[in-house]
Amino acid sequence: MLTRNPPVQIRTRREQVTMGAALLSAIAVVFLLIARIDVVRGKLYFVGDQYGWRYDDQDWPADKKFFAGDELRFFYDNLFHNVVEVDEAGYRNCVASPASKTFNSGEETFPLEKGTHYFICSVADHCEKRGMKLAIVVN
Ligand SMILES: [Cu+2]
Repeated sequence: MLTRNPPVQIRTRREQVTMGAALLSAIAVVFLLIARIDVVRGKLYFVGDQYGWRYDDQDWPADKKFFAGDELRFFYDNLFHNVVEVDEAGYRNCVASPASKTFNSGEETFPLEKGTHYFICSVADHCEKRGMKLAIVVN
């Protein structure tokens, strides 16, 4: 006659600890995935809404709250305008430093990271006289 082990499985303390750690890892992975999805699913904003990047857009961000992972898309007529990402002084004084990058494809998308981001149009007096400047605070 064969002898059998008891049918009830009794887990050792060590096995319990290992299972606990595995469970915690699994939970951590799920949270990381959720965080990642959050970033990928940031909101896409069209600067100036249906009017695009144009004169007097400086107040456009006023009623919006931006978060890291959101994106900013500029649509504009590139015969008349451009987009330059500048620093705070560049924004205040409407000056694009030589280090600033100028975009003029007519459509640019900027992924937003936490911090404040500044954009101007450096064509003629559009920034200083026409309000083509944006300060975007990203949370
Ligand atoms: Cu312009």
